[in-house]
Amino acid sequence: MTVKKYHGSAGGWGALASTTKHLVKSENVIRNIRNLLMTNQHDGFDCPGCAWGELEEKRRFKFCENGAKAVNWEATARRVRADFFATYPVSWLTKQSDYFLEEQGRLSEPLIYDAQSDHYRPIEWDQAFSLIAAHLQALEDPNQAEFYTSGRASNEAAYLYQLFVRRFGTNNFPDCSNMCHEASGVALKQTIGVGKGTVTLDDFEHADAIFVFGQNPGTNHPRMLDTLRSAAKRGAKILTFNNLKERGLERFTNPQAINEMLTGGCTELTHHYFTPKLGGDMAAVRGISKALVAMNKVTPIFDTEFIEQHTQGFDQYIESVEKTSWEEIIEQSGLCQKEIELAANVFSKSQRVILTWAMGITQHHHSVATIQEMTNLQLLTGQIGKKGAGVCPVRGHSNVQGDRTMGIDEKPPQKLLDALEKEFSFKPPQGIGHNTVQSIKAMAEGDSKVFIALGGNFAAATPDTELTKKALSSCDLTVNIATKLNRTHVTPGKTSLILPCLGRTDVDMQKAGAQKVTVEDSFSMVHASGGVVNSDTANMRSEPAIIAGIAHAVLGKDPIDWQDLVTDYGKIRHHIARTIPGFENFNERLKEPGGFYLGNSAAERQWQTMTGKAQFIAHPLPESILKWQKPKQAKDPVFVLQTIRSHDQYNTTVYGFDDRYRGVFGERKVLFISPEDLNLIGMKSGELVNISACWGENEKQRKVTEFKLVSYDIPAGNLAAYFPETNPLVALDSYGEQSFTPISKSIPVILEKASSLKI
Ligand SMILES: Nc1nc2c(c(=O)[nH]1)N[C@H]1C(S)=C(S)[C@@H](COP(=O)(O)OP(=O)(O)OC[C@H]3O[C@@H](n4cnc5c(=O)[nH]c(N)nc54)[C@H](O)[C@@H]3O)O[C@H]1N2
Ligand SMILES: Nc1nc2c(c(=O)[nH]1)N[C@H]1C(S)=C(S)[C@@H](COP(=O)(O)OP(=O)(O)OC[C@H]3O[C@@H](n4cnc5c(=O)[nH]c(N)nc54)[C@H](O)[C@@H]3O)O[C@H]1N2
Ligand SMILES: [Mo]
Repeated sequence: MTVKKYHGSAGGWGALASTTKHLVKSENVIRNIRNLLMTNQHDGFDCPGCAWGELEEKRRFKFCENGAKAVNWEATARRVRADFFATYPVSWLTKQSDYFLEEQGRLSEPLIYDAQSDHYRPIEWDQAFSLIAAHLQALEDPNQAEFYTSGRASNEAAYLYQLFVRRFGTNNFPDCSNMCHEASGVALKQTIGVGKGTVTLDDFEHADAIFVFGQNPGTNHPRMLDTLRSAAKRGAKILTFNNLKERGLERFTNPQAINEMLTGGCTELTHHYFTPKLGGDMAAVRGISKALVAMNKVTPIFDTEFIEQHTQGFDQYIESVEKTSWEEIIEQSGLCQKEIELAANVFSKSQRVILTWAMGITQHHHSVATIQEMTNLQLLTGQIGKKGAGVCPVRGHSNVQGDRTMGIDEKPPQKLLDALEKEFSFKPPQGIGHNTVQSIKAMAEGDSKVFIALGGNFAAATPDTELTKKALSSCDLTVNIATKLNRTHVTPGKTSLILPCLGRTDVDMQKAGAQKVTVEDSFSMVHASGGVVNSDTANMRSEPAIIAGIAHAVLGKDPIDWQDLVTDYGKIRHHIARTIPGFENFNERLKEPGGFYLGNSAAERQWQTMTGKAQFIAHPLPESILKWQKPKQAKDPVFVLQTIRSHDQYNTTVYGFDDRYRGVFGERKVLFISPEDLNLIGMKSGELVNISACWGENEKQRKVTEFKLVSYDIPAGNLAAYFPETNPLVALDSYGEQSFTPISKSIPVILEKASSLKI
């Protein structure tokens, strides 16, 4: 491992060098150069990376460094074949790293796990489908099966999947969104009546101020830097709230801006950078409101017309703001009053403000309350439903928002169930199904016996890794529809199948010809995606074809002709158009370059809430975070740990071992700690520690070992490390209020020297 402070800006030559490195690693250089040129183009495919949007403009390059990694990773020429599985038993594979497993290449034929020999071996597609059918049909109750979805599935795949699962009889839809932006959906639905962001990309061109909370776009949404760069260049103020000083938010050199590249220039992105304590954002936003309330007494700044006409709960909210003391705000946020007043000043002077956020806000105990506090702030000056203003949860997986729109939802809206009933003449299950946390519990307790995953890496992405692995292993059948080998596949149930599928970049040939699929980005724009790679995929199938194969085998003679639906995905879209609002004339509108906008009722100031108004919702500041922020004793100090992504990973997919902007190279088992805390524990950078979670009084069994300390600019008392290595520390029962999202951004931990000498 080397640690070397990174002095440059984000992007620039480093991004180009890294793109080239991953291009070479894909062993498919020439073809992948062509692939990259097709990324995010109208006649190409949607980038399998993040869910940031694209302006409809003619540009040759519409990808970023990390999008290029995602494309190269998927469109590799490497294949993992039967001989590999004949050589290595699962008990050996399970000891290998996440990097090793995926590095083997694309899964290339269906496989079945043979528990006796402990090896995977090839199986015919039809046999695999029959086996799934036998297991599902043998269940006493359809609710004994769990159907997981990861957010890369296309709209067509997701729609077909939810239709099959409901036709089978359950709403058990754990999905990656449960671990991701669930809190945003829950919070916004209650306050503004729609669980999505209200802005479009165009709004960023009109905002006077952009407040960025708890996200690291330099790594996770690099194309957002381009948007922020344009905003900064035309004079918009960008304010960042982040526990860490992330280089991507400080300054950026656009690799596509020739003059910046040649002159070594860059754009300063953030005007004011605030580093709150982990979980301290709700208090910070409350502080901004408090400062605004004070200003409003001197010169009215609130939009009283908007408040009167469009909102409810203003008085109660102001009362709760007045009641919250500055002491509380300062203690919880870790910011001083002057800093918060400065932010309030920018807010009050800006006609149009956008608030954006991601996992630094959504993966806490009080995430729903925090997001509602952010919406309260926006309502004070009428920032919803106005050009250049609004709320913007920046979504993760490239189609995670679309999957929810298509009905991957364990709490389905009645309207969706009614529409399905009318369209397909069956009664969908009406109850609430399992989310991710509940599905793990159900499997661990033996209540659920079959686990099927449409993508993702359940074993590694979810909390309480040891418990989750036991839960999966105790299933009678686990099925993974996947592109690459991962931790979940080497954690098989008593019987297990791996079904290799086509990815975004692959040509998807069906009876009616090459098929396109569709996706929805963070801005509710729906557009088409068609693969361009056409080699060595003979024994892979598309996700819709696999789902149709399973449905056909499970449901037998069924009024829905599953096999016919996948001869031409236009037939699936025909049903989507008739059952999902906003998709009227879907097949026609798909031809529009850049796609079409689904619309957003809150952006139109139509409030689909219980009261028909936008709601101020007043929560007390959370006590939960204070529990871990008590003054530290020298003995057994409790720290708060956040788990983050490095620059070289996509969730559980590890592309490499460098985190360039944070200056860490060649190692992932690192623990970022402040110099002050290093002093407190009497250790030095480079030394090894074990990390134990301490959710309860005597609860120290959740432990990960031998992490290298890295001295870092991070608030004292807070720590950071990468996931999934730290997921064993997250207790299954520690999840967000109302959201059920595992708390992976504020884990209480204690440290000990790896030699097991207690600190
Ligand atoms: N290349 C790449 N792209 C990705 C992904 C990937 O893994 N790799 N993952 C995709 C997915 S699924 C998602 S959800 C997104 C994730 O995108 P991000 O949310 O950017 O991902 P994280 O790495 O979890 O980063 C969390 C950020 O919030 C900050 N933070 C943590 N806790 C707090 C807090 O309490 N307060 C404040 N103010 N800040 C805090 C951290 O310092 C960090 O900068 O990215 C998507 N895009
Ligand atoms: N501690 C901690 N835990 C976290 C988070 C965190 O910040 N901290 N973040 C959470 C978040 S935001 C999310 S979204 C989840 C992510 O959870 P998941 O979505 O379950 O995980 P991924 O790592 O994105 O899944 C990677 C796997 O997906 C498969 N795959 C890739 N492309 C395709 C495709 O096109 N089709 C199919 N069928 N399979 C494909 C490959 O086999 C690959 O191994 O993790 C969550 N877990
Ligand atoms: Mo995510």
